[in-house]
Amino acid sequence: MVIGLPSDHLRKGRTMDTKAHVLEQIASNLYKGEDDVVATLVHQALDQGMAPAKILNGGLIAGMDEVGKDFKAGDLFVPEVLIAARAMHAGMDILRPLLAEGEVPSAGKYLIGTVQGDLHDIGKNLVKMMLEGAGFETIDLGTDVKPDAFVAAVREHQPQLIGMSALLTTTMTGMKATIEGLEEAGLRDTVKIMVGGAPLTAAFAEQIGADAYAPDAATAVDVARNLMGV
Ligand code: B1M
Repeated sequence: MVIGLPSDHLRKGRTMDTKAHVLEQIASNLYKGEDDVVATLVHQALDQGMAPAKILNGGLIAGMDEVGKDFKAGDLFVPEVLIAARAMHAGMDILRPLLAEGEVPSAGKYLIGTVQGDLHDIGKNLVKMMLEGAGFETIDLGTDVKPDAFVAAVREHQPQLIGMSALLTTTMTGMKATIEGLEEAGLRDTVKIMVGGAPLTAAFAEQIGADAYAPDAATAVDVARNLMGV
């Protein structure tokens, strides 16, 4: 399936006679949501002797970065991002075991969930997929996540970052309760906290003591990279 309008950088037709071109083709087909083609190209790149980390960074992450930019600019919409993310997963499924063998460091460990009382997860899933596309290891706690569950998961997984999503004005308070729970457990200083969701603002994030606010999934990647100091 071909969707969306690739940016100029990705629209160029190229042959696959060099390693760089394979990476470009992976990024371009990821952008277009061509999951089968991405999988074939990832195998092809591996057959050419390319390192899994290079394929991840130069192909999959490069493609998702373009998706993020165009999503932020309003040139791509949610369904297109979801389809691109599926193509990204098709490539990741092949690379994941190889990356684990080579112990390639992840961009960071990111725990994410929708707060207590809130069942909305489309935006949260988009944020998660964009972060995975940027090389973060994500742990998804799902929806309706109580403060205690966030605290327990921080203790268990020791992430560098936590992301909380809320879509209801009535559940936004769950973010503050979670931050307080982390403070009480003595874990607040071990993590950076990012919040997002339609009813939120940067002022609200500051008011509840979060480290950052991201208005959309593409910005969430930039914010996460900033919080990691990269
Ligand atoms: Co509900 N719902 N809903 N709903 N729902 C809203 C949010 C609402 C605005 C609709 C309305 O009244 N106009 C309203 C909230 C009003 C308010 O509080 N201000 C509302 C309501 C009232 C309700 C119920 C209470 C309805 C009822 O039962 N009476 C109920 C609550 C259930 C519950 O959670 N306990 C309810 C239920 C549902 C469904 C289950 C039917 C369904 C959710 C399905 C699902 O998520 N699996 C649903 C939906 C789909 C919506 C709307 C239509 C769409 C939400 C959505 O997915 N948007 C929504 C109205 C609307 O927005 N037009 C609405 C697309 C998504 C990509 O955007 O989630 O904003 P969003 O995510 C963005 C950014 O916000 C940001 O990045 C994303 C991508 O760029 N972002 C983050 C999100 N999380 C982030 C985290 C980050 C960073 C960025 O860092 C960690």
